[in-house]
Amino acid sequence: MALTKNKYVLDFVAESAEIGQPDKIVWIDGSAAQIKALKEEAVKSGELIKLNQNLLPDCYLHRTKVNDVARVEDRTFICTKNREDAGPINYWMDPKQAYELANEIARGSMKGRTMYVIPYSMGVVGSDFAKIGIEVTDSIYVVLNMNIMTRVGKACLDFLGKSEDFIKGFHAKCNVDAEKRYIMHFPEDNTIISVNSAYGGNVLLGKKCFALRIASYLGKNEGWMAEHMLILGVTYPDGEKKYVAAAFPSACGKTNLAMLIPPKHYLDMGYKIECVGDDIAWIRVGEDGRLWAVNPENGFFGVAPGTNAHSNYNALESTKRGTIFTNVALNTDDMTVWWEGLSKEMPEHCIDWTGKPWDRNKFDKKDKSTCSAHPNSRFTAPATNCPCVSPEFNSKKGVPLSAIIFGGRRASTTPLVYQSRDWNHGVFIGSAMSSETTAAATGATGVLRHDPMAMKPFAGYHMGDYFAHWVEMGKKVEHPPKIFNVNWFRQDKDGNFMWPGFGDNMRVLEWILKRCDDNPVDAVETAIGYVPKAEDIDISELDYNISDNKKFDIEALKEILTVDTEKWAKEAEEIEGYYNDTIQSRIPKELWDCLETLKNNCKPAKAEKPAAEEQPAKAAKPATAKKTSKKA
Ligand code: OXD
Ligand code: MN
Repeated sequence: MALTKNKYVLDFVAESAEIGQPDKIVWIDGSAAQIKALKEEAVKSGELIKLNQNLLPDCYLHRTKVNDVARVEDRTFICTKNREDAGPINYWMDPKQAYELANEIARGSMKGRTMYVIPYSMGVVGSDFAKIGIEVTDSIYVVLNMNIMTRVGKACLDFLGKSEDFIKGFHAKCNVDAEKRYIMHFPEDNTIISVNSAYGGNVLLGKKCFALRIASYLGKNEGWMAEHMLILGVTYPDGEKKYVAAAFPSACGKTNLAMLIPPKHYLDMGYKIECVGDDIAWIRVGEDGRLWAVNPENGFFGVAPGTNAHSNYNALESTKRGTIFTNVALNTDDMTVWWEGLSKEMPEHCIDWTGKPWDRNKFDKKDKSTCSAHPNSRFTAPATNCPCVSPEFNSKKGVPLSAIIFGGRRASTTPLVYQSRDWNHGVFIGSAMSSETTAAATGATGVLRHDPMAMKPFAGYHMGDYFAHWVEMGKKVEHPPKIFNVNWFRQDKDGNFMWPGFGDNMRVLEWILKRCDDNPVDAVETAIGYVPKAEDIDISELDYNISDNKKFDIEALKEILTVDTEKWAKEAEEIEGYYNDTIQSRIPKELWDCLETLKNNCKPAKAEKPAAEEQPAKAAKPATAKKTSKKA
C-alpha cells in the first residue's frame, strides 16, 4: 500500500511501474520487521549469503556479476538541455534521447519481479540540510544497502508532505548487461536513472548520483556546496573541538583519515578523533559567517582490502554487525569474511569473490587476479557502529569547519603538507589536484590524472562553473576555513613510501590546526604556499622503517617537505595545459591569477635568489605574489 498521498510521488511511482512493469510494488517503510523479512527473502534467493551470526550478527555477503564491480565513469552521463552546461569532462547526452534510451532498455525489465519504492532522506530528516529522494528499484540488495546508507522510511514522506521537491531515482537491474549500462543524471529535472548495474556506486542513488552530482548542481544554484569530503572532529586535551573536511579521490584513504586513532602519546595527552563522515560533505554558510558541514549519509560504503586492526581499527569494528559485504571472500571454515590485508594469516578454506574455491598457495601479491577479494570489494556498515562516531553525527546544524584539506596520491613533487595563501589560492590548489587512479572506477589503476577537488567523477555540471562557485562561496564566508593540501604517498627513489600515514597523519593534522589558530605556528613561504618547518611537526615516538636500511627521521621529514621549484615549474605548465585543453572555458580569473603567480614563483632566476628573511606567515595574510622559494 502506498505510504503517501503526495501526488508527485504517486505519479513518479506509477510512471516507473509503467516502464518496468513489475508484478508487485512494495513501499519500504524502513521498519525492522520489513527489513528482516527482505533479508530472509534475499538469503532464500541466493542474493545474500548469511554469515556466522555469532561472530558477525546480522551480517551478509553479496556477490555482484564479474562485469559489475565498480563505478563506470565512461557510462555515466549528465543530461542537460545545453551540452555546454555539462562541461567538457562529463559525458553528455541529450535529455530527450537519454529518457528514450533508458525507457527502451528498462521497458518490461521488472516483469516477474517486485519494484520497491524507497523514500529516503540525505541528511537528518527535518533538518535545514536534508533533502528527500525516492528511489524505485527491483533489487533487494539496493533496498538493504540504502537502508544502511541513508535514513529510510515513512518519516521522509511525512517531511516531504505535498511538496514536489524530491529527487526521483529509477533503478532497473535488467540483465546487468555492461554494454547497455547507463547511469544518467538530469539535474534540470531532479532525476536519476540507472540501468543494467547492481554495483553500489552506480545504484545506491542517494550516494554519488544524488548527494554529489545532483546536489552539486543544486548547491551551485542555491548557494551551498556538495563535496567529496570526509568530516572529522579533533578533541583537544582541554576539551576544545575543531572540525576539518578533507577531499581525496576515491580509495585514497578518506575512511582511514576520518577514523584515525592518534599515536599513543597523543592519546595519553587526551587527544581524540571523532568521525562525522567518510565520503560526502554538504556545506553551508552559517549565521556566524563560518562554513558548517553535515554528512548527508547514514553509513559507510568502505573499501575492504587493506582494512585491518592497524590501518583502521574503527572501520573494522564498524563492520562487526548489521553489515553487508560485497565481493569479499568467504571463509568457509567459520562463515566469516576475508580480504587481502585483513590479517597476515590467509584462510585455508575460502571462496573467492567470484564464487570459486580460492587457493592461498597461488596468491601472488603483484597479480590482482589471484586475490580472493575484489580490489574494490566493499562493506556497507551503519555509521552508528563506529566506535569513534561523533556525537555531532546526527546534528541538524552540522559542525563548523576550521580547515579544508585536499590531497591525492602523488609519488613525487607534492610535499607532505602545505597551506594555501588564502581562499582563492586554496581553490586553485584544489582545482589543480591530480592523483593516481584506483580500483573504485573501471579502467586502468595507478595512472596519474587530474581530479579537481576529488570531484572529477562527481561534479554534476561544468567544471569551470564549479570552480567559479567555489570562488563565489569564498566571497560569502566571512570567516573561511584555511585550505591545505596533503600527500601521504611520497615515495623514495626505490618506490618506498616515505611517510607512515594512517594514525601518524595526526601529526600533520595537529600542524594544520595550529595554523588555524589566532596565533598560528610559523611556516615557510615557498613558491606553492606555506610549508611547515620540519621541527614544527611532532615526530616524537614515531617508529617507521621506510625500507630495510632506512628509518624515518627528521631528515626524511625535511625531504618530504621539500618544494622543488623545477618540478613545480613543470607542474604549473601541466596545470595550464589542463585548464586550456581540458576544462577549456569558464575558469574564473582568480584561478588564472594564481596560476600566473605559481609560474612566476618557479622561474629559475627567482628560485635561485638567496632566500629572504623568513616570514612569521600568518595564514590570514592576503595573497602576495612573493617570489622567493625557501626550503624547509
Ligand atoms: C566511493 C567512491 O565509493 O568514491 O565512495 O567510489
Ligand atoms: Mn567516494
